[in-house]
Amino acid sequence: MQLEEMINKNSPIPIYYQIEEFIKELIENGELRPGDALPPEREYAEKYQISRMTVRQAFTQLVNEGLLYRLQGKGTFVAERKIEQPLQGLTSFTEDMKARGFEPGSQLLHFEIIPATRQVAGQLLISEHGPVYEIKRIRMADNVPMALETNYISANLIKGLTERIVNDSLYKYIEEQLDFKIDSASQIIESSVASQNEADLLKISKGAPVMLIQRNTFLKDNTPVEFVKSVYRADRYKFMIQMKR
Ligand code: 16G
Repeated sequence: MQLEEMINKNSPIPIYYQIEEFIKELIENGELRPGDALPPEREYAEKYQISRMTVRQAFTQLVNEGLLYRLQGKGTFVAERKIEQPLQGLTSFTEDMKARGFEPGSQLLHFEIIPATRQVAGQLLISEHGPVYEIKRIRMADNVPMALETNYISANLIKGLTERIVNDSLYKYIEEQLDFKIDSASQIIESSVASQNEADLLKISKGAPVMLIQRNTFLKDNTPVEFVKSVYRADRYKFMIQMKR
C-alpha cells in the first residue's frame, strides 16, 4: 500500500494522524522492521505533497509512543517491539524475561541494610528505624537496561540476603531457600519522565517517558514481604490487563 492511497486531504482527520496510522500499519504488518530507516522527512513531504512540518509532527508522535527513534545526524528508525507485560499473574522479573526468551540480568547499584524511614516502615508494617535491605538494581533483558528497581525488604523477615543472591532472583531465594509463599501484590503505575540520573542508567535521554511502578507484595498471611519502587522504560514496555464484565 502506498501513502497516497491512504492520505485524504479533504478528511477532517489531520494529515499528520493519517501518516501516523500509515506508518503504524507498515510496522504492524512487518513491511517496516525494527532497525529499518524511514525515508527522510523531506523526501516524504516532497513525494506526497505535504508540508515537512506535518511529516515531522507524525514522526515525533511516533517517537513519543516509542514506535520510532531518532539518531542525531542519521535519521529516524523503527524501534524494537515493546515488551507486553500481562498484569494478572504475580511474576518476577527473572521469570518474565525467561518466559519471553530474553536472558535476564541485573546490575547491582546498591545493597545495604538501613534503618527504615517512616514511609518504608509504614509500607512493610515494621517499626520505624527497623532494619531493612535497600537494594537498587538495573534490570536487563539481553544486556539492554529495561528498568531501575529499588526494593525494601525487612531484614528480620527475609534473612541471609547477599549481593550474589540479588544478582540472581530475589523471588527464587524467598520461595526456594526460605520456603515462604509469595501470594499477592498490589501495584500502582503512573507516568513520568526520566531524570538525568535515570536516563544515564537506563541509556535513554533525559526527559524520555518512563513508568513509575510501586509494588507491595504479601505472603499468604498478608505479611508485607517487599515494597518496591521501579522506573520502567516506556519505550520498551507496555502493560496488558484482561477485564471481564
Ligand atoms: C519484578 C517486580 C519486583 C520484584 C522483582 C523480583 C515489578 C514492577 N516488580 O521486577 O517487585 O522484586 O520482580 O525479581 O514487576 P527477581 O526475582 O528476578 O529478583
